[in-house]
Amino acid sequence: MTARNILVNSCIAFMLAGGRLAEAQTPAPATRDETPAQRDARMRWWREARFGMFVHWGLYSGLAGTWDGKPVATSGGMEWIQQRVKADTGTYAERAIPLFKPKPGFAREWARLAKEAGCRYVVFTTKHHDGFALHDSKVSEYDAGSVLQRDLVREIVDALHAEGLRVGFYHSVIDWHHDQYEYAHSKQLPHPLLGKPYPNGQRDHARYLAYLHGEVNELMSNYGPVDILWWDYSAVDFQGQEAWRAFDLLNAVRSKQPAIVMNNRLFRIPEAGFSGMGTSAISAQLDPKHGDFITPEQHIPATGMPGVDWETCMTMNTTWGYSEHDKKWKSPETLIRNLIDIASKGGNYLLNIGPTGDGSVPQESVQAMKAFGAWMKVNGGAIYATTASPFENLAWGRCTRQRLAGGRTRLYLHVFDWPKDGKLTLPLLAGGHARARLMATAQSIPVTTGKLETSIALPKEAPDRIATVIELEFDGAPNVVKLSPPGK
Ligand code: H79
Repeated sequence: MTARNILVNSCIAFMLAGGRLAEAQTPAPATRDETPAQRDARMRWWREARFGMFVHWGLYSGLAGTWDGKPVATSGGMEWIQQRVKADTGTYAERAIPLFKPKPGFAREWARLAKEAGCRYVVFTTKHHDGFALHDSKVSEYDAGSVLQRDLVREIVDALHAEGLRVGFYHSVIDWHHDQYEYAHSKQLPHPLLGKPYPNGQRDHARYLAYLHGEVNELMSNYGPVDILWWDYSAVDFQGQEAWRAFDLLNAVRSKQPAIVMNNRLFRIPEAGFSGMGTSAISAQLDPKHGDFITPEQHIPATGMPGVDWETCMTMNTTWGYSEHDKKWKSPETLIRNLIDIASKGGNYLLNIGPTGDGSVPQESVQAMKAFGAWMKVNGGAIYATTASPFENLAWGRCTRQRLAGGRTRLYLHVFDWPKDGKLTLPLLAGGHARARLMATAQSIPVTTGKLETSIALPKEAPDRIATVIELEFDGAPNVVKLSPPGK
C-alpha cells in the first residue's frame, strides 16, 4: 500500500445529527454517579502505584529527529517532527513508514524494563498528534493494522499483562492527518498547515469527531480492561464539549470501562485544573466531571496539592519521541530523586521512554530504569502507598508517610544530603515509643525526642549516595513543630 493511499480517507461515512458544533452548545450531562468513597476505591491502585512508565512510540520514532538528512533540532519533542518541518501527511508517511519496523518481541522488552524498574503501570501512545494509530482500526486506514498488518496495541497490552502491569492508553485528540480535522478552529493547537487554507476545501468537524469517537470506542472495546486513558490535549481557544464532544466521549468510555482512571486534558479551564496555556499553567483544583487527575508536564509542582490527584510526566532527555540528536540525559540520581520529591508531595511520576523505530529502548533509558530497579528493590516500600510529607521543607531531603495499625505513624526519611555531624533533625514532637532504623538493613538507630525537635543519630557514611531511607515510627499522628519566623 502506498503512503498516498493510506492517508486519503480515514473517516467513516457517518454524519452526526444536528450538524457540527450545534450539539456542542448543549453540554451532555456527566453520567458518573459516584460517591467520594466509591471514587476513593476506584482511584486506590493509582494513588498507591506512584510510579509509571510512559512510552512515546509511533511513525516519528523511525525518523529519529532527522529530516532531509539533517537534525531538526537537538532538543525538544521530536514526536512533533511532522509539524516542525511542516510536512503534509503524504510526505511524512512516505518517509516515516519504511523506518517504522517493530521488531518481534519489542513489547516484552518494554514490559520487563518497567517491571524491573518498579513501575506499577505503563501508559503508551495509541495515537499521537500525527494521527497514526497503533491498533487495527476499522474507522481509519492510517493505522498499524492497515500499514503493517499488525495490531501493536494488542502486542503491547499482552506484554504488559504478562508482567502484571496496569495498562494505560495515551490518545491525542489532535490529528494532523485527518482530512476533516478543522484545524482553523484553534490558533493555539498545533498543525503543520496552521494558518493555511484547507487543501481539500470545506471541512466537517462532525465527521472528524465520528472518527475520533470511533477509534476510542475500538480501543475501549477490544483490549479487555484498560486502567488509564491519558488524553492529550486541549487549548483555551478550543476544548471540552465544543472541540471534542468531551462529555459524550467521557461517558462512552466510562460505560465500557467503569473503573478507568482518566486525566483532565479534554478540557482547558480552571475547573479542570488549568490556569491557561503552557505546560506549567496548573490550577490546583479539579471538578471530577472533567477527569480524575491533573497533569503537570516536565515539571514538579513546588508543593503538594491536598485533595487533588496529580501526576508529573517527564522525559529522561528533552524529547518524548526518539531522537538520535538529543544527548541531554538526566542522571539516574536526578530521576530517582524526582520520584522521591513527587511522592513526598503526594503525586505520581510518569517517566518517559522513547523507543527507536524498531521498538528498542535507548541504552541511557535502560540504564536509568535499572538504577530505579536497584533503588526501588530496597526502598520501594518508602514510595508505594505512601502519602505526602507532613513537613513543609526539610533541608536534608524528603519525607513520605504511612499510617500503621493502632494509630501509629511511620515516616520514611529520604536523606539526600548526609549530615556531616551525623545528626538528622526533624521539627517534630514524636509520639511515644519512637523507633528508627535504616530501611536497607533494618538496623536500629538511636532516636532522641525533644520538645522542639526529634533527632536521629546516623552512621558515619551514607549507605546510599542517591537517597538513604530511614524509617521512623511513633504513636499517633505526626505533631510537626512550627517555629514562628524570627522577629515575630
Ligand atoms: O506527548 C507529549 C507532547 O508531545 C505533548 N504532551 C506530552 C505528553 C505536548 N503537546 N503539546 N505540548 C506537549 C505542549 C507544547 C510543547 C512545545 Fe514543543 C514546546 C511546543 C513547542 C515547544 C515539544 C518541543 C514539542 C515540540 C517541541
